[in-house]
Amino acid sequence: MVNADQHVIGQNAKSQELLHLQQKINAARQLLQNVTNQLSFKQTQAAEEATSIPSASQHPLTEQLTTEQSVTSEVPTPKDCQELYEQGNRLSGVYQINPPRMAGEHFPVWCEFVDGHGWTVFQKRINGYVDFLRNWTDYQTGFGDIDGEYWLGLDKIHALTSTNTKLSILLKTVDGNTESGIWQSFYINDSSDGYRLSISNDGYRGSLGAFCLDYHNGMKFSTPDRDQDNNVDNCAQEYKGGWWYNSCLFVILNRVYDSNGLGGIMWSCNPNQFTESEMRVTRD
Ligand SMILES: [Ca+2]
Repeated sequence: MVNADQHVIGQNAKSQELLHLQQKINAARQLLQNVTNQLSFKQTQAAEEATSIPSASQHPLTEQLTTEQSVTSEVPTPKDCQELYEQGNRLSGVYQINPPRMAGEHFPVWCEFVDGHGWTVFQKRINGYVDFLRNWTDYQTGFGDIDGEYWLGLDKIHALTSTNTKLSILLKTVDGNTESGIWQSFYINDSSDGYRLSISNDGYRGSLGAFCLDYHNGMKFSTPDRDQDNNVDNCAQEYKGGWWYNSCLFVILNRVYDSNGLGGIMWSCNPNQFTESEMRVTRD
């Protein structure tokens, strides 16, 4: 039997399907790794508890049920990389998460476990091999490679942030040095408010120069096909990338790279030229 649909699937669709399958395999592999890590952590915990809690008074069936309930309660996907950190994960890489506001939608992210926190990476650029000149829908849903260059998507970034979310930005200079900054309060509103950026300089520390990003505070997100900036022209078309433009910018990390591998990342308050960027969030 030949499925009629197979006749109408073109080469592009097949490529997309293969890419989709590969992403699913990668996600499944990571999910398995996460579960293995969590089980290992829980087994160690259980072994420690077993030595301190007498079990002779418990009926064997009760013990078994308790164990099964305990395992079942571990099945829910962690809400973010900080929860993975709290579960004992220390190996940075791709993990599945499920923020409460995503209504059961699991998705992969890159987790960095450093400085006593689990950081959820939502933007990463290395050399511009992923096209960041995208439309509104792409910036909403996300694009790129989780283990390479990617934009997680505005809906997911919104789901990961609240008023006590910390933001870390790391930029690598052409000389290979890293300039960075940490903000104590970073929040992206929902789609009905244009994914408006809220960021506070209270408690900021770092070498980037916070007032540059402050210029973008309170701005909605804009893409070439959705102008929500404060300029009479279309900033996203002019600067070639989605961003929280004002009129227009001091900072952009999503711009198209030029032929010299520069220009994709701009931070006007810092004298350096940058080639790589990473934006990530965590919480207490
Ligand atoms: Ca405009």
